[in-house]
Amino acid sequence: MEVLKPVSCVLGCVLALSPALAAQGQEAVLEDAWVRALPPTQANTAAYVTVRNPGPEPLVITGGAAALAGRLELHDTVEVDGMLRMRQQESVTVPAGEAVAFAPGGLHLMLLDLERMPAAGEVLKLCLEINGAPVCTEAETRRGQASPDREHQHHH
Ligand SMILES: [Cu+2]
Repeated sequence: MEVLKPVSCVLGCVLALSPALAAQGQEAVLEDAWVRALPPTQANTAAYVTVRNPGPEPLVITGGAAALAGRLELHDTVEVDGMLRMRQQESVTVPAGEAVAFAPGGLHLMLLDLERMPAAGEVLKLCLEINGAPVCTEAETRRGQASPDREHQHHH
């Protein structure tokens, strides 16, 4: 996990990056990102975020990266014969003016091959590859609600 840059750097850093991002993922807004805390014996967990697209063009999410995770996959949850199964998605599209929620029980970001399970309260950097450019946010680790967590038990 990178150390947060001092506030004085923020504007300058954004300006320095803007040429590369101008035509790419800058319209994407990542909101309410969080990572589910699971027992430390687990090697994988899930992260959730809402991706809002205020721009006039569709946004296509093709992958991403998260601190501590060896890799990140886009997953959906589908019910097959009464069983919840996860299915990897090549990409997820956010139509112009709309938002897509990665949320428990449906679309989620799978964090695989964790170096270690993050602790509740730990904040991880989370980036999504959107229209070919990384868009990053910070995701707080939380213990999941008592709601169905079965999506993880059927993984791999
Ligand atoms: Cu999954």
